[in-house]
Amino acid sequence: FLSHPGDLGVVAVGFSGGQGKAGVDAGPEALIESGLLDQLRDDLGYNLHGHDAVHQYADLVPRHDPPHRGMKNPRAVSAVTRRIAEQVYSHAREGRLVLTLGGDHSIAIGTIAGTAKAVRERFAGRKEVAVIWVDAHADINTPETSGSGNIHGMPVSFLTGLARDSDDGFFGWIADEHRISIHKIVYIGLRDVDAGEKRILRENGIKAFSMFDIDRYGIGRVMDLALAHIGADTPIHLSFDVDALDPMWAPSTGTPVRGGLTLREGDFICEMVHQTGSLVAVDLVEVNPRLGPAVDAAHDTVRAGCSLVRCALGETLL
Ligand code: NNH
Ligand code: MN
Ligand code: MN
Ligand code: MN
Repeated sequence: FLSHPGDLGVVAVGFSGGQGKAGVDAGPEALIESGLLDQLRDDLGYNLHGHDAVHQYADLVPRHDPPHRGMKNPRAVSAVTRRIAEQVYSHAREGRLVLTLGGDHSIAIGTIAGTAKAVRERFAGRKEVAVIWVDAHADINTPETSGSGNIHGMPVSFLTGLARDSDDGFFGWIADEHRISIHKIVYIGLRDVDAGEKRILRENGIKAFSMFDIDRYGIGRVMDLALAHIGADTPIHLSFDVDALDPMWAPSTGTPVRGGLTLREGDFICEMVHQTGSLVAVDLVEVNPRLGPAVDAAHDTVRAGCSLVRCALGETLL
């Protein structure tokens, strides 16, 4: 499907409407300013496409966007993710690996919908994309189980069809071709999962490796098990929430949770996924350069994010 290094489609998403804290929309700019895309082009040898713009989607954000089923900013998030799905799809159908820089994690509704559709077309329905979701959180609340109403805590429920809405303006645009199988998602790094989400994970038999599993088995065995669950020759979409890392490495994020992955464990996850040769898309989300306790916080977080992306794209393997 992909020869690498090769063509890389870049979608820089300056969007924060899936949660309440301003500044995560400045994540892509901070990552790009620190030289990430230059490194991908000059050091790793990728041909970049779509890298000139940081998309703001202002035309898709209505002035008045009252809650729907408890979801906050539902029209904006639905419309923006619908547009992102088209952007990611149009890169993926050209055979490009797609890198999306967020933005909050609600944008994965769009990125994964886009790759799911492209993979189905590419393999004439004989293959489905698998998702490796690296996060402190499971992001699998339905509108009804969510305590916050923040859509960045719900993307997996919409992508798997656990949550649905018949109205196109509220994610009704998500069709079967955009959805992923509940058995083709694997979580890594979980440590802050809501009670309703734990029930959803249990009742649906969803594969999840928490921080407990990483401590118990080590990241090497966890990655072997995660990739075995997905199976060989399966296209992989890696959706990496920077809050999976311990706040020691990534303090500038909206919902830091202590007791997370070391930077080296995060890089290792990305390296293992790269090494499969099956990677079709990478998201790096929730970098918020406006947040953080210390002066160096944003710089450290951006630096960690760049390292994760470079590892996923093959920098560190000999
Ligand atoms: N589970 C909480 C919610 O649904 C928090 C989600 N926050 C995240 N997810 N940062 O990655 O609101
Ligand atoms: Mn997340
Ligand atoms: Mn998270
Ligand atoms: Mn390689």
